[in-house]
Amino acid sequence: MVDVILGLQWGDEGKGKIVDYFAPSYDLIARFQGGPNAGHTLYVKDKKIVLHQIPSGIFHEKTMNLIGNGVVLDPVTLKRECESVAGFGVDYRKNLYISQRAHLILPTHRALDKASEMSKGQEKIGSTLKGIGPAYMDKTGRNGLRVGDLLDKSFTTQYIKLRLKHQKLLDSFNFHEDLSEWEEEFFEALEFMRQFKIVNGEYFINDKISQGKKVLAEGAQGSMLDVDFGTFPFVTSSNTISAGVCTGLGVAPQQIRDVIGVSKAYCTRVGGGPFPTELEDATGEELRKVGNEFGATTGRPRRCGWIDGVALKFACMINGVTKIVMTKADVLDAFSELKICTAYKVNGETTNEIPFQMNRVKIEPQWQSFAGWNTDITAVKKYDKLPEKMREYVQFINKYLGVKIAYISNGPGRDQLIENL
Ligand code: 2SA
Ligand code: MG
Repeated sequence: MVDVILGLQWGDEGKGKIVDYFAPSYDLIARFQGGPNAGHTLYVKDKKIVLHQIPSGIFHEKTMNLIGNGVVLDPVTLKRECESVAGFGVDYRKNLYISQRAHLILPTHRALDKASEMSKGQEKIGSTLKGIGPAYMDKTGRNGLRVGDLLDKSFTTQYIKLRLKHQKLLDSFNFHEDLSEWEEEFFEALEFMRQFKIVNGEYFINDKISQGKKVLAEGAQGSMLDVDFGTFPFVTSSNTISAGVCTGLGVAPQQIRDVIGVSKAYCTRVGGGPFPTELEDATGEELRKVGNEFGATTGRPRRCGWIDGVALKFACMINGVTKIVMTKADVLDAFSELKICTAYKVNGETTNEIPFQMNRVKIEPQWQSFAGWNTDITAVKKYDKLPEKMREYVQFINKYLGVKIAYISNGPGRDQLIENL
C-alpha cells in the first residue's frame, strides 16, 4: 500500500511539514521525482531545517527513506545535507536507501542549466539552477550516469566522455566558467556516497509492500510544474503528479491508495510563467510579508495571489486527489477580504478549463469574494472551533472541488494541524 503526498499548486505548499507529520504512521518514505530543486522545510526540536535531496522521514528513527529512480541526485547536495542532519543526531547511514537507477547531476549539468537560462534572456524559466533540466535531458536522451554506475570500474571514463559532450554544448552557449572547484567537491561527494545502501529500488519497495509495510511517496514541486500537465515550458523537468510515483519508484498503480494533495490557503509561484491569480499590488505584498514567502532553496521572493480554483480542480483531476491538506491558513487571519478564482475569462469567454498555452492568452480570473475572519487561529485545535467565516471559506472550496479539505495547517508547528475527517 502506497499513499502519496504531493503539491497541487506551483510548489512550496508546505509538503515538508505534512510529510513529517504523517511520517510516524509509515514505514518507508520515498522521493519519486525532482532533485535538489526541492526545498522541504521542517522544524525539528524548534530548529528549522530545509531538506533538498533526503526524504522528509529522516528524523523519525524507525522510518526508512528511499531516494527513488525518478529522482536526479546531486551528490554534493546530498553530502552537505547528510552532514547537517547528522548535526541533529541522526544516523543517516541507517535509514537512507538510494536507487541505483537514480540519475546523477554532474557539475556540468549545473553549468548547462545556468547557460541555458542565460541564453533565454527575458523568457528564462527561472529555474533553481541546480542542473535539473539538463540532468533529465541526459536521462531521456540516454546519456546520463546513474548512481549504480558509481560501482563500475568504467565510471571515470564514462564521466569524462559525458563531460566532454557537455563542454561542447557549453562552448556553443559561449559559457566559460571554471568548474574545477565544483568537480573536486563532486568527486569527494561520490566517495562519500559509497557508504550508502545503494539498492535495486523497485525490488526494495515492492518487497516492503508485500511485507505489508506502509509507504508514503513524497512529491516535490507541484502539479502545475509537471512537465506534461503544468504551465509548459515554465515547468520543472519531471512528472510531479501521482502518475510519477509509478515510474519514479517502480510501483504499480493498484498499489496507490490515498493521494493527499497539499494546497496553500492562497497561492504562490517562484520563477517565470503564467500565474493568473497573481496580485501585483499591496495585497500581494502583504501575503508575501505575512506568509514569509521566500524560496527555501534559493531565497527568491515568491509571487503571491489568491487561490486558483480552476488550477486546483485540474490538479485534483490529474492526480486523483482523495484528501486535501490546506496549509498556511493562519496567514489569512490578517485579511478582511479573501477571494477565490472560480473561472477564467479567456478572450472574452468564460471557461473552467486550463488553456493549452496559458502564457499566450490573456486570462482574467473570475472572483468569488469572502469576508475574512480576522481572528488569530494559530491556537485552534478543533475544526468546530475555527471561526465560522473560515469554515465557510473551507466548505466553499470542498464543494467547488468535490474533494474534502481533510486537514488544515494553522502554523509551522507539528501540533498545528486541524483534522476535519
Ligand atoms: P527547475 O530548477 O528546473 O526545477 O525549475 C523549473 C521551474 O520549477 C520551479 N521550481 C520550484 N518552484 C517552487 N519551489 C521549488 N522548490 C524550492 C522551494 C524553490 C526555491 O521549495 O522553495 O527555493 O526557490 C521549485 N523547484 C523548482 C522553478 O521556480 C521554475 O519555475
Ligand atoms: Mg518548497
